[in-house]
Amino acid sequence: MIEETIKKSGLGDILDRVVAGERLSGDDAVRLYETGDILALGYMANIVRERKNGDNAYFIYNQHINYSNICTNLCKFCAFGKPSDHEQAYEMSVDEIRAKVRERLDEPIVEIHLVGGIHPDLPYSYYLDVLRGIKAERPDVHIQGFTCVEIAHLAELSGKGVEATLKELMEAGLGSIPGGGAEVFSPRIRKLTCEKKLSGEGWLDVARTAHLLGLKSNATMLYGHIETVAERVEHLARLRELQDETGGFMTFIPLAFHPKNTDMNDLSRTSGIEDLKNIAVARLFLDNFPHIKAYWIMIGAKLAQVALSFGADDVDGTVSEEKITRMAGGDAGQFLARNELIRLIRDAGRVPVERDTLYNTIREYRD
Ligand code: V47
Repeated sequence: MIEETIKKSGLGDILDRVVAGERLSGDDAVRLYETGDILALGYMANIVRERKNGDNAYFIYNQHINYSNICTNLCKFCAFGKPSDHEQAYEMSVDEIRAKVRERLDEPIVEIHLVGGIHPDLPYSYYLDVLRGIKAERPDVHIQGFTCVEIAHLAELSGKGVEATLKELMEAGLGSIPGGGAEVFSPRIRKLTCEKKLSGEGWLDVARTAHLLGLKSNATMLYGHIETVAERVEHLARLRELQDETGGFMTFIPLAFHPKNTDMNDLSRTSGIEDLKNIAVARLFLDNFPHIKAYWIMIGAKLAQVALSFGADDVDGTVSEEKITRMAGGDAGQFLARNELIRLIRDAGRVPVERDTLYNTIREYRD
């Protein structure tokens, strides 16, 4: 029945390829983005989602620490980054960061997500000390920290190149790299929205180097601003290509643009359909990515729950104190308790699986 509907929507040939497990082309991805039949898209994405991850829906008990919002890039889509003389500018000392970790030692946190702006003055030693300091407070925690953009900056600070810098960061406690800073790789979009930021090629080069060192990473795409469908598909194609080469990506996370307090605040927020489409197309096109994350902080817990039937198999985690989305008008809240995540996943008909950063199972909540 649904197969008939999909054929009527003109997507029958794509359904055949999805069922046969064949790779989709860029043109296929454009057609999927352009379809008005969201159920057809969801049905197909769900085939791939269940093939790869069964009924599992992953979450993690994590803590976000944004060590500083001082940033020299000042991207037009970002409400978080501030110049150093701005009244809302802040930076945390190593001791303050250690205190943040200490505050929550009684909670079963397994991951600390550590990101910040491109700070003009903090020395290279600060970043190594932050990693060592977090590990001193919580030796078993996995630090997922510093986007590829920050890593490129740290490599400049150290003067040692990306590979040697990554090795030092790993020795100091870095466990993996989050997916931020990818935005949209298109030079046109970067010129219009984040001219000073590391280029798309630069971002991919840092990810490649990390993967070759055995460091896993995530990837993101910031959608819902001025990018075209073709630019989204090109972005996904570059990620798929690098993943073919290295296999080092764990998760892809589409990030819904939040315009409030940004230089692009004339744009409106993304719609629910747009959010679901980005998850579903990513699931269908990124056939070599193990996981697709519906980041509840950005699309809301309720839509993240629906997304579990549209290609997503992960909702991120407890989070707490996230600043990047909140500064840009995000209203999904900042913390979800483990029980809330479990309920959200169960009510979506999936099995909640608490994971660590590298997707090892900590506990399944079957009943
Ligand atoms: O790189 C900035 C984006 C990213 C806005 O790897 C915005 O698991 C929406 O990458 N509206 C940082 N998005 C967050 C990020 C992330 C979050 C959670 C999990 C993981 C992961 C990665 O946030 C930035 C940028 O692309 N961003 N401003 C905005 N106004």
